[in-house]
Amino acid sequence: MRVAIVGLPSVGKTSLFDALSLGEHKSQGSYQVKVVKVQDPRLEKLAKLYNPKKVVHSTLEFVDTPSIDPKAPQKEKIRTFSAFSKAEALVLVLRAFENFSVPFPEGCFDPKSQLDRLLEEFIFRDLEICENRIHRLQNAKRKLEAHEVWELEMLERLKNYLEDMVPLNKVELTEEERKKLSGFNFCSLLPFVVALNTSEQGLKLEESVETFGDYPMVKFCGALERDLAELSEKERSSFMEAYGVKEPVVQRLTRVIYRHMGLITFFTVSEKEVHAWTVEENASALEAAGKIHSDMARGFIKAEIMKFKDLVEYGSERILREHGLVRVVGKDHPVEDGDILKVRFNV
Ligand SMILES: Nc1nc2c(ncn2[C@@H]2O[C@H](COP(=O)(O)OP(=O)(O)OP(=O)(O)O)[C@@H](O)[C@H]2O)c(=O)[nH]1
Ligand SMILES: [Mg+2]
Repeated sequence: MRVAIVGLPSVGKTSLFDALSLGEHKSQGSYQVKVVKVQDPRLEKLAKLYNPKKVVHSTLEFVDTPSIDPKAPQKEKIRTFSAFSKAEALVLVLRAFENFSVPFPEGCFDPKSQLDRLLEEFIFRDLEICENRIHRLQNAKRKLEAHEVWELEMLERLKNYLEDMVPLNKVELTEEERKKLSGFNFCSLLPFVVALNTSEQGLKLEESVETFGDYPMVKFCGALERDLAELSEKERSSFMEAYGVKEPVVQRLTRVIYRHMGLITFFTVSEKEVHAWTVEENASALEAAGKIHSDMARGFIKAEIMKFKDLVEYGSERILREHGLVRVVGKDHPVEDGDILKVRFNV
């Protein structure tokens, strides 16, 4: 899954991206992309039990995007927006640090006005997409097909919200409607997480506020995190202690993204491989099987499910079986966070 790091100029997007250094780095066209392993202490515990040849983490892909500059010409803005067209969530970086040598994004000295400015840009862009498509449909010189009639009605509805400056992620839509709209690449439809780039002093404040303008928030200090990422493991912990940082930002950020997007983790285990997988909350056993391999979904017969905490408590699969703690379920059974799955299939 891809997450784009976005924001106004010089707010610390690249600093945040660099701080996610545990990931493997690659360039994709003109964008920097980083694949970050999602740290999960349960995976380490399972690896201890199975002693597998391979341990595979879930991953998130982060993209560092060019800044959204309200002053930039339209063409350049569209190019910037295209940098996050494949993203499934946006991390909005807002600047709250003092640094006199770095100018604030025009007129936006406080994070709230930066958020408003950013939302405005998203909304104008989405409005433009809406209007273009509505215009094309209304001027089609033929009878519209059923899905186009649906589209026209939906776009008119969304346009009303946008004109009232409501981002589309605040509009109630069904899963199916969302899917049908995905091709439009509306940026305000994506889930947002705010990353507030504070000064070192700001970090020490107790984290009582966990949201910012209705969006979940993670606080970090770009300058500090970038240094942190360059240290050895040992140096890192004393450095973090000195600054009162409990965890590197990458871990806090991934956790918040998972929670906000309703993502859960399930595992597969064997002597060969212990593997963490990501699915949406309420995914069925069949959908989970499909994550592992399309053949497993195609030839799905049943799945056996163990609970992570049972396995850790009893210490082995064999003992769980003796206690009747391995459940056999059908394809519609919802998978829960921490489930360990064994799929029986036949193709
Ligand atoms: N003092 C201080 N300076 C910071 C902090 N975070 C970033 N900076 C500085 O602010 C400047 C911009 O940071 P970047 O991370 O490049 O910001 P950006 O959003 O990627 O900038 P553009 O991509 O150019 O829009 C750099 O000179 C950083 O060193 C911070 O937490 N504290
Ligand atoms: Mg940058």
